[in-house]
Amino acid sequence: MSRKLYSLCGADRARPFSPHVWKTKLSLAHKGLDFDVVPIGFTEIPKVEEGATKLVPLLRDGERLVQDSFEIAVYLDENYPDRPSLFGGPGGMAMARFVEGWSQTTLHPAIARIIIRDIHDSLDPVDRVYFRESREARFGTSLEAVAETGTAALATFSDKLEPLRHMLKFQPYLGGERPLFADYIVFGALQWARIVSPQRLLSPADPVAAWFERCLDLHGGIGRSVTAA
Ligand SMILES: N[C@@H](CCC(=O)N[C@@H](CS)C(=O)NCC(=O)O)C(=O)O
Repeated sequence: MSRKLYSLCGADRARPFSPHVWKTKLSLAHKGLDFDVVPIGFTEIPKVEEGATKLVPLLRDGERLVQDSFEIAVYLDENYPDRPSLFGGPGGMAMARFVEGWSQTTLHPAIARIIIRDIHDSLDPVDRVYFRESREARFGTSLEAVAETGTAALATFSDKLEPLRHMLKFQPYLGGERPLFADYIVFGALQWARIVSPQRLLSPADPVAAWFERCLDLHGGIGRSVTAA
């Protein structure tokens, strides 16, 4: 297979958890493109493809190397125009940037606090050391202190999903009648928590939970290929 997706995982190589890599998995599946997954730990990322990246996803497509989940989606739409579009046109691409911004500034920080301890515990020993050091530097406090804020973050998490709940009154996906990359952006964030943590972020009666279940079923159920923690 000439198409390879480098994917972040912990000690269990069969449980890739990166939200950004999940966006790319769904993107490739949406385009109907086959790919091999190369599972790697945090400390292996800078070693692959001659040091091409410090972050995943990283996609090798034949001679091309592409990084960053959004850039990969753009690349796939530009290079496989005969396959279903990930953006549905320039307006969709522009609005997907807003969804990316909302997800990364509103959902990710809350989810990170809720599941930081679970992420740490899922890693290989060498990656645990790296994860603790890098995240303590990022948050400016101990991992334990960040984890303590997780309870409050979980209690208010549902409120942060109100924009999505509003949208679901009118349409089944962010993309409208069918999912687009914007759906995969938000899906990736919730899939990260689903795979890494036994804590439940969505109540079963929430319309967002129904949308998430629909996303798990997409493209042959690729999202369900990894079970919930
Ligand atoms: N904007 C990037 C973000 C990629 C990113 O933050 N990836 C994380 C994994 S979820 C990573 O590779 N982290 C490596 C590290 O922290 O050392 C994207 O959308 O692809």
